[in-house]
This record gives sequence, structure tokens and C-alpha cells, in this order.
Amino acid sequence: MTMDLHERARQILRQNDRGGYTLPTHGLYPYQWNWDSAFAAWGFATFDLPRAWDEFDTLLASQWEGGMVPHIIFHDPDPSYFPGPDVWSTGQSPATSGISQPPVAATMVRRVWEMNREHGHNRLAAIYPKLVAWHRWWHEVRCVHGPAAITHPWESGRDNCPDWDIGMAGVDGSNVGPYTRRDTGHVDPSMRPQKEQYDRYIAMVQFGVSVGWDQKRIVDEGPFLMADPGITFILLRAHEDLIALGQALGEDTQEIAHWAETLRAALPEIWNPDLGAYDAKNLRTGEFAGILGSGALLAYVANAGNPELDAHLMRVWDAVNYGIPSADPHHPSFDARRYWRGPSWPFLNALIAIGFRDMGRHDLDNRLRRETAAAIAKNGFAEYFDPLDATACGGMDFTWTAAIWLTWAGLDAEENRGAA
Ligand code: 2M8
Repeated sequence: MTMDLHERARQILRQNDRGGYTLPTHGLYPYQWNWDSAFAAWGFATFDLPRAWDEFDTLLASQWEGGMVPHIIFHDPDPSYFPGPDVWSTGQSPATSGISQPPVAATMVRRVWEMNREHGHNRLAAIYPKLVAWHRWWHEVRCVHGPAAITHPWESGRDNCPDWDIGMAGVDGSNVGPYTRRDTGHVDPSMRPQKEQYDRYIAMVQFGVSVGWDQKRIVDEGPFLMADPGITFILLRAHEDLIALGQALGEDTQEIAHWAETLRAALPEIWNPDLGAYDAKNLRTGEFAGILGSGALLAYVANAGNPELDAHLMRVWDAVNYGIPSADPHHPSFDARRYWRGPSWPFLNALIAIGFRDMGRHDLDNRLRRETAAAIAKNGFAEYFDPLDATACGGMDFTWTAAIWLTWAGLDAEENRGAA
């Protein structure tokens, strides 16, 4: 039974493989997504190391001149996804979106490299300068206010989480013109963002087009700019992983160490004393979102936890049964099946668990792994799960869910297999 899940996970990665890059899932997401790819590589590395490195190569091959690595790469036009390359209109080849996504790649590169350093040495040396250039872009373009800022909720990867509601309120989505969403044709609309949110998402893309995707102008003048605890912690962790990789290559890593120190020094700016936790902040108004979400709990991956945050973690986690919820179950905006407004996301659980292990909190790692594995064993490799009853939500046969089964969630099942 458990053996089937390992086989099935490998099969999903193979099925979603388009030759050098992996789709998040067939149908709903027919392109290459940035942080999905990093997790896909981690999964591939458990049974095909060269293929894992190929995934990083393909992702970084679409790096923009200024260093940004875009959030979607539109390798093969596919009308089943909206907004496609014509709407983004970035002028890149291959076509890409005009924003980035959480820079988890260096962290995943380090994990893959550690699985076989000899094999990985040349592959790492080839992409290291691109990773450095991407991190420099984050430091110089998105961290100008201190913490990492996002210019579109899609940049955070946690698209419709309540963190962004206050920033979204300031975006005018009334003039975007007619368009047809495709996502709601693939999955239950009650599990996806609402129309008012989609109108605003499109308005922000249209603003990017109107300034020719000038990233500085988007930060300075765009309709949306919020500090994201999630990216801040992921970037901080990734800076540290990149330093370790650079040192292994004999590179001078002082510049990266400076970025990491500057970013860590900015953490107090995203600590909301009223909430007693890290919080998203609207950088146009200085206002905090006032809700605990999974972005704040990524603090553990950057060794930035503290007793107050621990209390929140246990409060929100104990309120559900299948992993860490993406939004606070005690908050009125919690919605157990609507995308990033409550569901438990296996790959994010896996990322937070890396932090737990580093802190020596193996009890927390074990609990999170057990709960995540139970949801997958019960209802399959779904995109996300209702954290209360493990109902499978969103797309199925999902790449990052399969990848983290092979690297983390399925480890207990793997051990039982060995013992059997
Ligand atoms: C979701 O985001 C895309 C837009 O980027 C969408 O809803 O169309 C998010 O969950 C994001 O984090 C993820 O990378 C992407 C593909 O799995 O889907």
C-alpha cells in the first residue's frame, strides 16, 4: 500500500515532466512555475539526479537581464490557462510573466547538491552566478524598504491569503475589461479566488504592461506594494544556503552575507506588536494586515522563531488535524477549502519542517510529517487539503505534493517498507 504511494509519486513527476521542466499539474497549470520547479527538483533528486539539475537549469535560463527569475515560463502556449503570455506581454523569449516568486531555489539546490556533491559540483558551478544575480535583484529591487516586498499577490505564491486583503482593497479592478477565467473550469470555484480578487490581479498585470515591466517603477508607483513575511524568511534562509554553496565552490560570499545581515536586521519591521507575531504590512500606508498566516510561520525556516510565535503556532495548528493551516482558523476570514485562506499545503509544511529540524524540534517535525502523510494517504496527491477533514482540494496529481512525499512526508512509510 505504502509502496504504491512511492511509485505513484515518481509516476506523477514523470507524467508532469515536459522534458527539462515540470508542470505543477496537467490542465490547471500548463507551464513552468518558479517555486514549484525548485520542489520538483528536490523530488526528482531522490531517483534521477541529472534530471533534478536540469530543472534548475531550465528555470534559471529564463532569468531577466536585471536578475529577476520570473514566476511563470510559458514554454508552449496553452489556451487552458489565463492570464497567458499575451496578457503579460513582457517581450521575453521564451515568454514569461513579469513578476517573481519565493526564491526557494538556492535552498533546494543545496539539498540536491548535498545528496551527491561530486556529481553536483559542475552543475552547481554553472548556475551559482545566476542564483547570486537573482538574490542581488531581491536585495536591490524588492528589499528597498527593508523586508522583502511583493508587487502582486501572485509574487508571494500565497495568492489569495488574507494577508493581502488590505493591499488589494486599494487596487481598482473595475476597468480591466472582459476576460474569461480558465481555473474555475478545471476545479471547484469555491476552492479558488473570487472574481473581485481576479479583477484586481489583472489590473496589476495591466499596470506592469503599461510601464513596460520597469521593476523600479512598479515598486515606486504600482497599485500594490506589501512586505511579505513569507518571502522575507525564504530569502533569508536562501541567502544562508547560497553562502554555503558559494563557500564550497571557493567563491567570495561577503556580498551575500551583507544581504543576509541587512534582511535579518529588518525583521522588527514586520513584527506586529498588537498581533504578537510577524505580519504582512502595506508599504503604501504602513498598516499591518493583522492576521496570522503561514507566511509568518515560515520564520522557523530562517531561525527567526520566538516564544510568542510558538504560542501562535500551537494555537492555529491545534485547531486543525492535517498540518499547518494557511490562515488562522480563529479568524473570521478563515475558509477551510478556499486556496490560501485556510487549507493545509503539503509542500509548505515540508518547508516549515526543515526549520523545525534545524532547531532540534523533532517532535514538531514528526507531528507535521505524520499529519501531512495522513492527508495524502487518505485522499491522494492533491494541491492542498481541507485541514479539518483532509478533503482533497484544487488540482490532483500535483508535482510538489509528490515531490515532498518522496523527500519528507513519505519517510515513515519508507522506513516501514524497509522493516517489512
Ligand atoms: C498558484 O498560483 C497561480 C498563479 O501564479 C494561479 O493560481 O494561477 C499558487 O498556489 C502558486 O503558489 C503556485 O506556484 C501556482 C502553481 O502551482 O499556483
